[in-house]
Amino acid sequence: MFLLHPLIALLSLAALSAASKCSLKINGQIPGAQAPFTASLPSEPTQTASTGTGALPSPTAFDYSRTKVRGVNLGGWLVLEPWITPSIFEATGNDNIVDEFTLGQLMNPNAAQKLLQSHWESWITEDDFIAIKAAGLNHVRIPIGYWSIPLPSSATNTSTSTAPYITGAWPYLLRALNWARKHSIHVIIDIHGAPGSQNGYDNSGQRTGNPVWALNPSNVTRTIDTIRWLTQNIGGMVDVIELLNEGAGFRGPDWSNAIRQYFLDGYNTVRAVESASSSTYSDNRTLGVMIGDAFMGLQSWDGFLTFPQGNNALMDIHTYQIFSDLELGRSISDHISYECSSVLPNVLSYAQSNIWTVLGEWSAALTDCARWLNGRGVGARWDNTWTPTGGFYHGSCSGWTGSWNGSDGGPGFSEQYKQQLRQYWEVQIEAAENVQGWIYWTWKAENADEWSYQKGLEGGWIPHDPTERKYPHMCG
Ligand SMILES: *[C@@H]1O[C@H](CO)[C@@H](O)[C@H](O)[C@H]1NC(C)=O
Ligand SMILES: *[C@@H]1O[C@H](CO)[C@@H](O)[C@H](O)[C@H]1NC(C)=O
Ligand SMILES: *[C@@H]1O[C@H](CO)[C@@H](O)[C@H](O)[C@H]1NC(C)=O
Ligand SMILES: CC(=O)N[C@H]1CO[C@H](CO)[C@@H](O)[C@@H]1O
Repeated sequence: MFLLHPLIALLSLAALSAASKCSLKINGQIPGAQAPFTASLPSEPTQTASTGTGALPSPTAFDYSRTKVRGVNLGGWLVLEPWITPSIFEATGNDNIVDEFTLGQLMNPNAAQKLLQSHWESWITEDDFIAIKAAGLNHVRIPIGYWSIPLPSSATNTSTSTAPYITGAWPYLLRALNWARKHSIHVIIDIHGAPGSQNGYDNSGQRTGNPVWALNPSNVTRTIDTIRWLTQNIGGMVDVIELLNEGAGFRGPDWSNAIRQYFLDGYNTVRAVESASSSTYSDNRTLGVMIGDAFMGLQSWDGFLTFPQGNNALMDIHTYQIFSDLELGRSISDHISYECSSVLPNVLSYAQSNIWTVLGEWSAALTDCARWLNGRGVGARWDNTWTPTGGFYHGSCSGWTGSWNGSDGGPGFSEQYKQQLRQYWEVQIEAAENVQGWIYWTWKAENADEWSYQKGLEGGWIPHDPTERKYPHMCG
């Protein structure tokens, strides 16, 4: 069901079909979260979902035209990344397991299921939503892989096989959506892994030099069918559906054209579900539909999905500045100048004549030193232990990653480094709040505190009130 007005939801509850696992009910919780669970679960995620008082707030629209998005990504949760949770990959005992695809492919299925289930159960809990709220944030962006979305065969004419991926994350997403609702956190659900992989990065589920999403129309059709099903089933529980994370538009015109067409078709698919829905919110709100620049530069998207062709469309731009030797060569003051003189004018001029624009991934990290950031078993450009394009030695990685307070036996973060992290964090927020806002990557990481919002709060380089400034007006 989609966009249920609470009263209509009450009246239509009886009409919900058994197949409609996750339709809304009056208190805004999802009653069907137990359906996909089996007795083998370590604990029962539905307990939280079913103990609601019924007094939860009804869904409230987020006004992207006036209110700044301040959020975190729940990275490494429903889509694994080796650098975010190295312990999971180490636990496999197999160096060839480098992503979620190979984890499903090379591990004993029961062991893999157990490993993932305990991760889904523990990596993000209700306490995280409480802490996110307490940190003054209003959004989470939740990456998910297509394999975790239980698309029934009735909803697609393409394959529904998800092999070799391990499935079962869906109920954990539903539980999280209930927590988000309960704690008044807005949600962007983000297709981070598409069938065939949309970029070949490990964070798409599959690290490969040969991603095929855009090359086979059935992969794209399947993704559209997934968007339709998502909109029908959780459209009333999220604020924004992001159609595709980091599509590899740089791979050539076959890719960039497929991505463009997919964004149009995906947008229209969401709107078609809305039109077909018999009930809407009284304020006529529609779902936000988020696209990304697909590494093609914002100027490639001039006039795309602008009103009246599009409405409630958002652009997600990622602004990391550490994935080349050129960028790693910047001092902190160079990074600040770059943010103010390049990133800010770029996003601002785009947003002023186009669609709402959010810096949907960025971080305070100043190096690529986090272990396995570039892939399991891969080194860093920073210390020249990975040299994809030659490169040079910028320095030792010691002191730039790991535990900020030395709890991993390392040196911890110096006062000067923490000050740099704070400055870099603030300047990026300053730029982002000139447009519609920001979503930090990422909330948690096992042993890369420079990337962790949670550790930033603890270590003091991220303030508990995200409007607090130690370095105001860095961009003038
Ligand atoms: C599947 O194919 C049938 C017959 O062509 C069509 O009516 C139906 O709409 C298709 N379903 C989807 C989800 O595309
Ligand atoms: C919602 O749409 C209806 C029909 O177009 C219109 O009459 C009504 O005024 C709208 N409500 C709001 C709050 O904009
Ligand atoms: C570091 O901080 C953690 C909390 O994240 C704390 O448990 C630990 O005791 C601290 N370790 C040191 C060495 O201060
Ligand atoms: C998951 C999925 O359906 N992947 C398909 C994507 O396209 C390739 C061919 O290019 C198929 O082999 C995959 O099965």
